[in-house]
Amino acid sequence: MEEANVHDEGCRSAERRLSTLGRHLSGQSPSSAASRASLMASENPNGAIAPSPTAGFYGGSVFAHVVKAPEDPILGVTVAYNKDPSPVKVNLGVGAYRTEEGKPLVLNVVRRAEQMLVNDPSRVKEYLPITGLADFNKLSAKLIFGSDSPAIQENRVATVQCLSGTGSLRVGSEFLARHYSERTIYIPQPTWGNHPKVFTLAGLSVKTYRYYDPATRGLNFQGLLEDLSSAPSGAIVLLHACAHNPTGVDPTLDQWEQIRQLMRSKGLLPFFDSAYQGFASGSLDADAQSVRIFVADGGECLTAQSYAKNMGLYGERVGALSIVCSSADVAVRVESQLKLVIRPMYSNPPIHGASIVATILKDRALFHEWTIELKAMADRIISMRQLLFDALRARGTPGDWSHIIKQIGMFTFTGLNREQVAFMTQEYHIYMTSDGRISMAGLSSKTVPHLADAIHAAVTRMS
Ligand code: PLA
Repeated sequence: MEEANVHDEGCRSAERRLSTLGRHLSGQSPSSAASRASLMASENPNGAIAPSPTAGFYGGSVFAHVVKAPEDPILGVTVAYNKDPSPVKVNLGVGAYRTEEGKPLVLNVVRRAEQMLVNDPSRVKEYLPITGLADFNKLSAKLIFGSDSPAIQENRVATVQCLSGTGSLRVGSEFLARHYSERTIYIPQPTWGNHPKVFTLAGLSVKTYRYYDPATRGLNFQGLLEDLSSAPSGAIVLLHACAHNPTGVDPTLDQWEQIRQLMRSKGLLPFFDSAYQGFASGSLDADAQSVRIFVADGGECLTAQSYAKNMGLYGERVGALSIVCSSADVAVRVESQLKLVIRPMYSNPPIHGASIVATILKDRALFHEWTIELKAMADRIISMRQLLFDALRARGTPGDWSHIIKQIGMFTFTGLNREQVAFMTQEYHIYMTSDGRISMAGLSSKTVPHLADAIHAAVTRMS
């Protein structure tokens, strides 16, 4: 009986996902049947077009109907970059930190923690529990909410280790689709390109709120407040904890406080995406302030954390989902349901990356070393902003480029249009996303002049 219910719920939820996805896709009104089919093929794992069951029999493929999907708008930039033989090429697409020499960086503190793990014979490779490494979960919650957080002291936080930030967002939204009364999530306009896909496929319906004002290249605070005021009460709201991607524009603390008051008065549920803690300002605590002012009022929220950028653990896929609940009792039940989301998805998370993070977070000296390395990365990114700004000024490039030094975090949202970006890629081998976003973390003092030349040419020849 119980199994049948679970099965029915599974079918209903699968149907819901498909119909939500259909609505989402039809809103994008692709220009032709082929591009629609390719969208479906890229975004709908169930496939959009019925295959012929006998095709394989006659020498054809049972997959002959499968349409070639387009590359991902962000990760596809790296694919194109890798194919370019030019010695001057620069990849400013994906947000991945590079050294002054243009090389990927493994933090010293991570190497040290890995050595400790390798040398410890008591470390084994058994499965972790469904919820992940217990120490990692506790320490991750402390890192984002603060070690003196009443929510942690009162055991009101359910934390599960997930597959980096993306996996944490996905598990959190699957949980909400099953157990929360309101299925609409409001995301900022614009936002990280993967957000709408993650939430739609989890079964939520996605709407946007105004966030960025292209005229000022700053926050459209009035528009944000208006849109959240007219959201239905109880709706979920996705908030970038800091270093908003792609705009590099964050609310001030005073604005966060106003957002908090509005959201709490309307019963809107905050879902924080914290992918850059420590990367915006160089301080782990300062970058967690937005989350902490919401948790301090005793209300509930969700937080997806990633260690990809701040610990440089990109490919280790380490992250955590925390759900702050109103009581310890609710948190226990929420955690039990998170396990039911995770078990059929990937069973349990990988052990190595989480062990590195736990080793660093629980050792005072290692933690301190990490904060210094993290600050050095954040400072290098900030210095690249100044260098690029100065280089454009020196060239007399038309326009006001002060947003390059005002924006925060890994990215600059340049304001360059699609054609200018295509020109820079073609003529200068500069790779970046077509919305004009550049990863400042991928620049070095050696590549800034080349980028400034490219921007100058794009602006003067392509406007
Ligand atoms: N949330 C935001 C706002 C992000 O920018 C990213 C990564 C993630 C979550 C997910 O990161 P994770 O799963 O690796 O922890 N955004 C990158 C990479 C850096 C990407 O698109 O996957 C970007 O270039 O935008």
